[in-house]
Amino acid sequence: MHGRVIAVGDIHGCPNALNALVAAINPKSDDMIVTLGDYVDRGLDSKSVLDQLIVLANRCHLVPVLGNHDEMMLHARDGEADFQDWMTVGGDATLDSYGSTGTLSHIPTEHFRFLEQCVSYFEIKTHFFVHANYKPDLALDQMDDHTLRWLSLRDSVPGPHYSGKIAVMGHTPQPDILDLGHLICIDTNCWDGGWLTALDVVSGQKWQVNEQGYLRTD
Ligand SMILES: [Mn+2]
Repeated sequence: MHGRVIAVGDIHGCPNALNALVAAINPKSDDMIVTLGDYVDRGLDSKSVLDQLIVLANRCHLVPVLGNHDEMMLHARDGEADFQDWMTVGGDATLDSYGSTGTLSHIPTEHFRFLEQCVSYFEIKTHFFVHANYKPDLALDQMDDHTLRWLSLRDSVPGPHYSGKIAVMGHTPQPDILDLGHLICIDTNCWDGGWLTALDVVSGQKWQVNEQGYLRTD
């Protein structure tokens, strides 16, 4: 049996926010934390974020979902075109955090290994978790990667999933938690002056911290 089930929104290279959020949650070994992806890019220290997540995985049951930015970092190893694609969406800031502008060679294997074991989706009895979006009439294992990792809520707001489960997602920045009942988006734009949000999906308890480490709860 698990303790709490807590979803965490897009971290995007914000180590102070992640550190303060984990301190506020104070996860126990039987708690499950589902991070919704986009650990890297945009913010100032993606390296530190991945370091913290690897430590967190040893402290509680961490289920990391793969975001489109994390996927692009993995693909950057495949060739120059993929590398340049990643640079244009914020990979340059990520490389800077490793002190290695222009090359992947300073990124530890352990960090790539962490991203490689991220999942495309995760589900519990009452909820499912994806990075970006879903198709209401399809089983999770039938959904394409574009929908799961890229499709913005600005382009498509899905209706309730046929399973009756509540969808929990990130990817599309919101001024505050977007709760449509059948769909909850908790990307609250931490890297750009907003908040990093955590939500206990069973109790509804939420925590929000900004990159300055300021915590607000309800
Ligand atoms: Mn994203």
